[in-house]
Amino acid sequence: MIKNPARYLVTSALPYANGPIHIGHLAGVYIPSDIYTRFLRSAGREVIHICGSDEHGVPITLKARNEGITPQEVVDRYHAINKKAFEDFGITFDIYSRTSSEIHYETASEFFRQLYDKDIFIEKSSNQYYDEEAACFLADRYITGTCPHCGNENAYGDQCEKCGTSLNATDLINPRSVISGSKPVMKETRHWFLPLDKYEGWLRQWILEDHTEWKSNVYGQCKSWLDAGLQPRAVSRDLDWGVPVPVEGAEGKVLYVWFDAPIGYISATRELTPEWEKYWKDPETKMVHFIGKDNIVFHCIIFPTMLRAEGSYILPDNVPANEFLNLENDKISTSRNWAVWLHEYLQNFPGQQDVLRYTLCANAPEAKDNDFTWKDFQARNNNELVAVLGNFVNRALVLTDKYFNGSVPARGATDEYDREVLSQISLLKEKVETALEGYRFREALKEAMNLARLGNKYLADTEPWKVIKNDPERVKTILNISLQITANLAIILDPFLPFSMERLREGINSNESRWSMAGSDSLLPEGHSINTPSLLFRKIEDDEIEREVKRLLQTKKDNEDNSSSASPAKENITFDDFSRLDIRTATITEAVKVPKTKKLLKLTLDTGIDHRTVVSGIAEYFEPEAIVGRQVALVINLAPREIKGIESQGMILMAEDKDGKLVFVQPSDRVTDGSEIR
Ligand code: B3M
Ligand code: ZN
Repeated sequence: MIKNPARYLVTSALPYANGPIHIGHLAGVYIPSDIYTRFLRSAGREVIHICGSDEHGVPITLKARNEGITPQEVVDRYHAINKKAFEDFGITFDIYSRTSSEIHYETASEFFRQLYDKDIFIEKSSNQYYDEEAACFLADRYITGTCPHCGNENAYGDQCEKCGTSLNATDLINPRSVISGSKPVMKETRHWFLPLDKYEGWLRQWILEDHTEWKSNVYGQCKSWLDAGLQPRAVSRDLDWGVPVPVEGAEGKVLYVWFDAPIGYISATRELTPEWEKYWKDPETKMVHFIGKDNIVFHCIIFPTMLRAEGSYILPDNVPANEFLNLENDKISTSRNWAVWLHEYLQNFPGQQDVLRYTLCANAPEAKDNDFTWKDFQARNNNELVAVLGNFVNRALVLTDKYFNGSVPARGATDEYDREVLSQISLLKEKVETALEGYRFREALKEAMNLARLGNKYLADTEPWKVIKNDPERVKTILNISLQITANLAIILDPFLPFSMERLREGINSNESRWSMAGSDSLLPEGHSINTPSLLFRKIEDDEIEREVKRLLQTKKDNEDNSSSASPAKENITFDDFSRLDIRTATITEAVKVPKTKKLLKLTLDTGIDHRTVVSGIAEYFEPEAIVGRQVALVINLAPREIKGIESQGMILMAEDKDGKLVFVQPSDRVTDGSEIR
């Protein structure tokens, strides 16, 4: 761990530009990284905060395919949306770059070339799934099939989202190509592999011995990877979207998204400043990666191995990964629309970014997965932001306005309680600072709020509104102290609640936000005039929360309706396969129950060609007399079958829903019997 670094390089995981940002992203990565960088800046440290869009990878090309647009159009759309969402929430990156940029292609190719020229990679051929109809290899999510663990019929080639198991494409039962639906074949292809196994000893030392201070969730995950033994890992793919592999004879191959994405941090720094090397190559720089838990192995094992193999780069000092945030007791999911999207939040709670920032930090999934609920959001706002922070600050300002015309009164003689309160200010500041430096953001926020609690209690104990009648001098001292606490809050809470603290500084007519000034008991001098106070936070009413909960319930309902209704599509057939079926309109002319059976009806049908008998399992749904005269769709060239001693000469088409309800498929108008259905 670097003590007293010359500068900080803070990175936040590059979100995939294939969907909008939700509260899970904010809580896991961007709220903590933003608090951390705001704190460092306010403390006068040299720091840059790097982020951008991750614009490669199969989910992006798949989305483009589904929407009939190009991958570039997909990433252009979400890059713009996400960049704006971060700005709206006050996430202060020094640059929000993108991995489809020219500088990134250049940086990533150069990086690969360096390792290639140093003979780091193993080049080898292996068999991979190939789609003969579409004439291409099927990387990662281009292949689906049945999960061998849970039977989910739509598991991906790299992971089953139902049971969470990570898979190899060859593990899938009944593999299908996402492109053509066809059954893939095995075909030989050449790729470059990063020999992680050769770095295992070094990684063990670097992580397990030298970085015992890393968060236990991060350390634990690294340890279990290392204990399981590392394998060489392919860093190229057969795809046409990505950074081309920069060596001869590699046509049609691109860098694996997880090889190029972390290099995106370097490209973005290059784009930001010509002095990028001092951030990346000077051992006095402290590099910190903020990520979610699913990115741990890439940031702690693979990327450091790449950096180490290259040789001239520094390594991360810490990787404070968070666990996941759930929403109302259910995993956040883009495809199930189970999320609170940032742009939607802003429509429903305009101007209230800090309330969300506060809730997500107070409830951050730092050590284990955590749950976001709208009830908790409301309670945090009403009981903490409004009742503690807003209430204290408002009373201090309003009373000063009322008794002293908005001028900071002199601090006269102090008693022991006053002095105890004043000394708490710097103690609490220290606690916040220590927690922030240890990446314990929940604790930091709690200690910062304790300063507002202290102020509230001080006012409640000293009761200036009563004392004013007999001892206005005493009230001067009380309000002076309350205003010093207020000015301290405006600095200490600024990294957490930047929008509100800026307004608070307007309220106290000060632009002091330097961390070094916090802890002082005389930030506002006697006679300094403050502005007419406005409320920092407003109460959130029950109906606003009910509206959000209702919206989520509706989503649940929609999902249930969709998910259980349709079974997955069967394997593709050719047009020839289809045209071998002979389906005709036919009219039911007679219907009787088959004796001693519950389900069977014996029907006679006029097919326009002949009259024939069909046995059909619909007796539980239809009274025989009710269906005589009905025109239906009949498969007439199905080989005859004997059922309960009766020869059945065809099959009536029925539609069956998820609850087993059966209805006839019939022409929308009456047509001549024997008309072909095709
Ligand atoms: N694009 C984020 C994710 O897993 C992934 C991070 C890249 S950071 C170099 O959603
Ligand atoms: Zn599974």
